[in-house]
Amino acid sequence: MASYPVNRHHPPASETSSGAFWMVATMLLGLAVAVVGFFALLMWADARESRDAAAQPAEAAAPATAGQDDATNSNTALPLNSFAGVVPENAAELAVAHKPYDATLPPVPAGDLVKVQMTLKDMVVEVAPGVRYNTWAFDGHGAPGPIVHVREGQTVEMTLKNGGAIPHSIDFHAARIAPDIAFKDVMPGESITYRFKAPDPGVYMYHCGTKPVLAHIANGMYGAIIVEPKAGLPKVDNEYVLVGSEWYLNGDGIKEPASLDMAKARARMADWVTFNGYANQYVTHPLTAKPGETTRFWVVAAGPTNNVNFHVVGAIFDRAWVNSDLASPPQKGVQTVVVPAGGGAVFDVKIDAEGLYPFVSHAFADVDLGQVGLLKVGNPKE
Ligand SMILES: [Cu+2]
Repeated sequence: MASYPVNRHHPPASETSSGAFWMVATMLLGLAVAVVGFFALLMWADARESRDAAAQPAEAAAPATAGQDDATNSNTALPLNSFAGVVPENAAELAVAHKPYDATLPPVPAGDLVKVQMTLKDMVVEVAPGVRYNTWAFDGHGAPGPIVHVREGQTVEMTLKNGGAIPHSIDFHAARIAPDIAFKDVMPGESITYRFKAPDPGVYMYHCGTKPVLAHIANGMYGAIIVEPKAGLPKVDNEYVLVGSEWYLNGDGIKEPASLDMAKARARMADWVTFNGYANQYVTHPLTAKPGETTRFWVVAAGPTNNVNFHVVGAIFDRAWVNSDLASPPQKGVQTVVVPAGGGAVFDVKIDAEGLYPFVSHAFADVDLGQVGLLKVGNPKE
């Protein structure tokens, strides 16, 4: 039987060990090159990924400014257009011709029962000279609604008629009452009557409380109710009611009336900020006092969102009933008081020297948008 030596073709041992060495070395070298190559590849891929990632924001940002299609992209913040300060050319004449909201505190009706009737109506009003706006407001008044003045302990009988196109309601901050019954929605063409006793003296906001309340207040559905303390307050010479509020417009309101821009209302981006519904109306038509007289301001911040930081330039409040807490003694020698949105406060100020004394919300962005008036003391030279 033939044997077939397995190592017949094997080289000599010395030769064999040398060959194996080179073979292993070559293999290791190849492996090393492969490994280095592999890592190089990984690093290259990684670098490329990083570069792409760095480039991404710029690439993503570009389409956002590219066109209207992106208006539907929820990741894109829409531009909100401001119409602040935009008035027609004859604005100065229109401001003079405007009949200002009567800020004078009306007298308290006699008797134990005070009947108040209001009709809500969709109506166009001016909120600044030549700037018209589609309100949901109060027939015969616009916005704010009528000033209601009662005495502590009187009963208010409120009748609200809805002459508008959608449901509305009326919420009196001066009442202690179940809101789900008294402040419920009233359908168009219908009315509601409810009674409440005015137990707590102060100056209070009333407003439509129908959802979304932001829209109903922003559209002009608010006013002030004053509950005079039974024992009275120190006697003063002049009493004025100021309701602060702001307007959010979807157009400039000049060629056609503007309506509410809800996105701007949510963003707190007001176009006009007012006392008694019209920008700067008491600058053109100042409230008045005589030198040495004391003037009382009953102030409500209707909002919907802004506070009124009430201050009279050139004067210091002799008495300030902060938060309209008339049951406690007033603060004295106060310069500026925050009247929170939905709140009120009462201020007495005695001014001796003739002059023009601006009353403002000292949040000056709001002055810039129209929340300023003048108290004209005596007959100062213009
Ligand atoms: Cu309403």
